[in-house]
Amino acid sequence: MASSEKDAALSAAAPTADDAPTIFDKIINKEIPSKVVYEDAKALAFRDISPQAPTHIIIIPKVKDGLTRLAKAEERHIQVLGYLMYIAKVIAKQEGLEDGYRVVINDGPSGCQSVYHLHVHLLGGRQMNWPPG
Ligand code: DGP
Repeated sequence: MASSEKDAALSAAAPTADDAPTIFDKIINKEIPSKVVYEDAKALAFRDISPQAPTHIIIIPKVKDGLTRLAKAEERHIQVLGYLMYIAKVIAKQEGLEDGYRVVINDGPSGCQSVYHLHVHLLGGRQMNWPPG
């Protein structure tokens, strides 16, 4: 095979930017430790390494499927997005956040997103402020 053909084949097989692994893949694969609070076949939730509230949990889909950020959502993602919201409620109850809590998705640079594997922040255990800043 000519080297240009080989390069083209390799580049076709290479993961796209949307498939690029993040630190969250290592957490899913248990390659790095995390404090898991919920896990099922579709979602994983663990305590944020840099908590912004007494309870700060990150909820992620186990299969990213191109969902690096909310802005990449397509119709096929509707079910998983709804599922993450439902799991946020389940975990809030599990964590005893009866008085309420905040659910946040940061999107992109202006949204202060740092890890490009869509995730929901569940924050609680203190009075939240508005506007959030
Ligand atoms: P965001 O800025 O919305 O992309 O949030 C990413 C969050 O992920 C941030 O609050 C810190 C958290 N985080 C990043 N790396 C790790 C890690 O290795 N372990 C845990 N537990 N949390 C992490």
